[in-house]
Amino acid sequence: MLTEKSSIKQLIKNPIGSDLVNSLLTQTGMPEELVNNPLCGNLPISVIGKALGGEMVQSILHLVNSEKDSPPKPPKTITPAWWKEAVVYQVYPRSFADSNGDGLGDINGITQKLPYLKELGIDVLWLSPIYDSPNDDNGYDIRDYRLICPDFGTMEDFDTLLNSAHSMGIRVIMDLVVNHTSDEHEWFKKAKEGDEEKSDYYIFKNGSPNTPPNNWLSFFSGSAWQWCSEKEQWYLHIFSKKQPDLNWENPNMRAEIYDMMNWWYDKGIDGFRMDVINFISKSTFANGSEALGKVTGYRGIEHYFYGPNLHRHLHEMRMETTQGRNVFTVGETPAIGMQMCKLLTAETRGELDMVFNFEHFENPAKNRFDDYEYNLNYLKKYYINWQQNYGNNCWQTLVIENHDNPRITSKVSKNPKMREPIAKLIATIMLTLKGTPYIYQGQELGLDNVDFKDINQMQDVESINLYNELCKTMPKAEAFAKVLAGSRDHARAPMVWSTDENAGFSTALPWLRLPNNWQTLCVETQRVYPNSVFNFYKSLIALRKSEKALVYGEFSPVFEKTKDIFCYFRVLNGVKFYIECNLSDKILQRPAKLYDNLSPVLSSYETKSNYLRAYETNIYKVINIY
Ligand code: TEU
Repeated sequence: MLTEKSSIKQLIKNPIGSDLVNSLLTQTGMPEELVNNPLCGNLPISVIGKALGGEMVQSILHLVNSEKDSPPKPPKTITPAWWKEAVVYQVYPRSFADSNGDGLGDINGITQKLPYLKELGIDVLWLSPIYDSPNDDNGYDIRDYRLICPDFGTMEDFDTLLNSAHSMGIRVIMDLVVNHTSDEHEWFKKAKEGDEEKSDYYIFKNGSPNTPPNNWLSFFSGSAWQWCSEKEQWYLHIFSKKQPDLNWENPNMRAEIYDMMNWWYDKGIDGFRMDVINFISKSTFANGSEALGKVTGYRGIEHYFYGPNLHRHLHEMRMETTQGRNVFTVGETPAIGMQMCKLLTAETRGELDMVFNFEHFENPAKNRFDDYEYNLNYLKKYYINWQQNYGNNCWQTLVIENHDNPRITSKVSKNPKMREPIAKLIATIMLTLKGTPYIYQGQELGLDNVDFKDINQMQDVESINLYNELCKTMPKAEAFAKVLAGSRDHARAPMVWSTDENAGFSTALPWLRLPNNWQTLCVETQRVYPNSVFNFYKSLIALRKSEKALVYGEFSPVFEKTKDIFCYFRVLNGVKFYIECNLSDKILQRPAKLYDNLSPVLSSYETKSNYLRAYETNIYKVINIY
């Protein structure tokens, strides 16, 4: 057991302790040398209290001391699996394709586009939620887990999509949102009517209507507690007021979730992406650390991002639903570090198959709403660490875009001329590293952020709530600029298919503004341009599918210390690839002469050069590797 008197060195030696220290360094931007040098290493943990408050030290000690396990020792070899060799494509149904002319994407629209996914080389389709929902958070607020949202179609439409996808060799995974439901879910309605059994499916607390039970903040601005006048109690909602958190300590509630999961598995789906699944176990309802709240923006998160029963619930869920089926699960796990990810995904743990870790989505000390240019040297550092240390018994997700984040091309550079080379560079990194690549719709086109003019053009509850919150303390223009930098709506703009009206997404006015330059960036235009981002993704995916070295091969970085350069080998059974990347907009000397034994396979530039041009990337096969 660690105590305040234990040293920082002892804290870092502990797997959970090393994750927490790494997270604090990343969130604050403090240099890791600070904790690695012997002077600091010998200081007592209590010094952290000086910077982040005493309650933070207590939370760290509680988290560290409550985790009895260490990550299992990795084997020498990797166990092959179909989902390790797959390329996954995430569809945000509202924005993918509209088949009935109402301006909203729908299930039949997705079915019509299955040939496009096949052409791209996709193996698995991940559907963001399509369940019945009032759409306060665009489907992440589920009203009925066994009904299809009428906006998207019917259950028959879903069955057609699933059967059509399977007939084309494409598997389908669903988005499982069980940290919370909609406040219009039958369970919550019954709870509000006084049903004691269903009340315990949620987290209600007594108190006076003027004082929430603690200082936790919602991810969507304001308090994480809402007063329920019917019950004269507070209920917890880490997200919107219309997304009450479920009480995972209730075995009957858990059983109903497992029953629902098996119902979907029995329909033939191939797995689940599990929404904020690491939030389901709440440890205490004590106040959150003010200092940590300032750093993370989510005061109170230390009490629920890695709760004491998380592993128990996930193991029980796996045994009750997933075990023995030819499926896979991927957990969305914000704020979790590498050691915690190992404890969640190591194959002998029987919990999850993969997780989304988001440490690389922003540069240190930055958050999504900071308007800055992302430095790709940080991505290089992140991947070298994870590729070398995650272990053969864990399998990484290779993800850089999703429906919650602005487009990576806009995050890296504000220069529109750099959009295409950046898109191809990102494609190469995501499709030549060890792990399962997850491509978000439009990423394969190199889409960039949308030129929203004002808040009324946005739809996202997070953006709108944040704008209203910021307007309390700053001019409207400043508030809008901050929201524009990180709005989730950038990625939710409709997919662009053709130069027809509304980019071929719909025959009606789309629910959200179209991406910029959609005539140039649409599928139809890019398909006929051999060196388009779309055709580059197609070639990369085909290359990855034909070369197991790019899936399972050993990862060996070279020139690690050379700034703006990211080069690495992938080697398996005598097959060796060399990948070189320029992480900057400058023209750089190539770090290694092109020897005769390097045979070019794929380049992001159409012409040859003795230098590496802006964001240039090249893949070579090494001819005689001995
Ligand atoms: O997002 C959870 C989450 O914390 C982050 O991915 C992200 O920071 C989020 O946008 C909140 O800022 C998941 C879903 O991906 C997101 O779309 C939902 O809004 C959220 O959970 C609640 O279900």
